[in-house]
Amino acid sequence: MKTVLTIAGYDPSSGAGITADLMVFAAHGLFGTSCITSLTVQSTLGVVASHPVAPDLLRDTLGCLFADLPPAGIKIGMLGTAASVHVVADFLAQVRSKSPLTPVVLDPVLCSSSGRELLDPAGVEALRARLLPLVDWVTPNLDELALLTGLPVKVRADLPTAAGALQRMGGLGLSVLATGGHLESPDDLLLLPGGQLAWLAGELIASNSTHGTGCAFSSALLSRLVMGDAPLAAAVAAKEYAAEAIRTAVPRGGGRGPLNHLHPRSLPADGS
Ligand code: PXL
Repeated sequence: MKTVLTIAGYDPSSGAGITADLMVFAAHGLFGTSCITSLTVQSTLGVVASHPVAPDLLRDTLGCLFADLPPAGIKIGMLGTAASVHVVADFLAQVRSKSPLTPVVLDPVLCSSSGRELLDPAGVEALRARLLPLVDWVTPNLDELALLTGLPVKVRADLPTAAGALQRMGGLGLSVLATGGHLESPDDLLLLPGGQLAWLAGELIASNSTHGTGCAFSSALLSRLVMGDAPLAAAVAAKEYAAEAIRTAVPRGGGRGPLNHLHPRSLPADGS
């Protein structure tokens, strides 16, 4: 069983963040380790507050894990502050020097769906300048793609140009997977190194159980890459995993509830 690492925020309602990522890894048969960047206060009704973890604690946790449990892949989610972005960038530079082929997926979490800022403005700048060049994949949604590139991303036809601009910020080896869940036809756009484009067909699923879909998708993508899938196959499998997790979720809470992260491992209702 391979070891993977998530660096992300803590959502006590288990819809998004670290605890959700660990369930996604388990669902893929991987052993998940984690480093918390920020403690959020939230439920299915939205994010109420967020408290960043001290940069020294972040640095020590990453160093301690890397020395003993070097990961076969890394997923990065909510970072919260510019200080955390710099610590994670320093860590990735160290990982890259020791194991250049370890896949790294960055979910550029900027805002919660309830509208709360999850990365400060200096952090957004640091993410562009320092993190994008160090990761293999970035998985923005439409709002994140617009904010990171400064380009309009409203309709399907906007995606190729904006994805190209984001790829150039990281370098031509960066794969961009722009998730189109809020488009009228919810397809994702994959831009591979070398400029090859592919649209991944999505389906509209009427559900309130969508809290943390981006976290689940990016963790599933990292899982599939670690399991040896080729880029397009990994992206398609991750999209199918997330869709099924939404489709089979049991409603929980009064707001946007969690996905059924463990669906591939679910037991029959009678527990047999
Ligand atoms: O879905 C974005 C997200 C990621 N990570 C954490 C979050 C949220 C949204 O609320 O709380 C920890």
